[in-house]
Amino acid sequence: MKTRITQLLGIERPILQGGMAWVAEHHLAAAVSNAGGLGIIGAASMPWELVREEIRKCKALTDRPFGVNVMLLNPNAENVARVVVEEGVQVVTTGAGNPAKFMGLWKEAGVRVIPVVASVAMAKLMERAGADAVVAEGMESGGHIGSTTTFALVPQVVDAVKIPVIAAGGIADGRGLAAARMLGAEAVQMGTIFVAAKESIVHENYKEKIIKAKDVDSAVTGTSTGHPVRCIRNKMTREYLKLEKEGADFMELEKLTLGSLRAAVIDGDVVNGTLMAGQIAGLISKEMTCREIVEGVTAQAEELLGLKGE
Ligand code: TUI
Repeated sequence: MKTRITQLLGIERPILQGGMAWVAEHHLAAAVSNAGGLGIIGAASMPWELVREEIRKCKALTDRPFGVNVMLLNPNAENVARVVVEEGVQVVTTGAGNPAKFMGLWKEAGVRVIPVVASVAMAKLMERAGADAVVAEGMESGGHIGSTTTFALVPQVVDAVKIPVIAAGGIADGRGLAAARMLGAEAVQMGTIFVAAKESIVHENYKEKIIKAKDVDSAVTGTSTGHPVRCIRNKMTREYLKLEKEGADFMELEKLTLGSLRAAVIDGDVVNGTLMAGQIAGLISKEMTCREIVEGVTAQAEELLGLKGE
């Protein structure tokens, strides 16, 4: 399946792996790139020195293109922005904010810039600022989210911009990729399914929570603070939502989640940890390799779209 995105990024298959905090490290990114998709290292809140190390380790594991996600709530984002240029990274995605101030630096260095957006307005702004493509991410996604669903957002973004659009949120199989193509998207970005991938370094307890999750098992915390985050329901989300209902202030809520994503990913604390995952977790029933995921999703979509053998 060839699209403007496979062409732009020099990849075989139209699948990007989300740049997830703590999860998207060099092993996962390299495995996705080696499978013909675009692996992405999630710089999240990493110190920039560590981002450089992750990039170098990823280069050692793959000759294919890979990307780095710059999370714009990170106070160190500027240093991370420079490291990706110094290391010759080919693709940058951004999340949780407006990357306009780094656009000049990246474009001058020939980096392909793909902001993740959750609205038509932000997509248009990013196109005007020089973005090469956008990821239109619906509220079915895990982690920090907007308020529009993928099904409604993607065709509206496709109509609003000329640059290629990548769909994200609620996609974990070939039906999702085929549907995204029908909505006008030229690739998909998936996150949750890669959290549970064989090559993912995420603790088995967290992977098991995704594999056992049902359609209704996620909750959105942080709506009251302006940073809504979707994760699998557990003791932490119950306490968080109760505090929010009682009108707790930002600092009190912060205490509950400080270090909680690390606790889930590294220590496997599925009780007090933050288990970021999308609504599609209910569709994921086993741990698969990145190659099985990337090849399987593409093959199923090609079959559905009548593209077999092309
Ligand atoms: O960024 C994500 N997903 C994330 S970031 C993250 S780290 C975090 N942890 C706790 C609280 C907050 C963040 C975990 N998951 N997805 C891409 C995305 N970007 N979704 C929504 C947006 C977005 C939001 C606002 C993009 C632009 C934007 O612009 C705001 C403005 O007007 O500047």
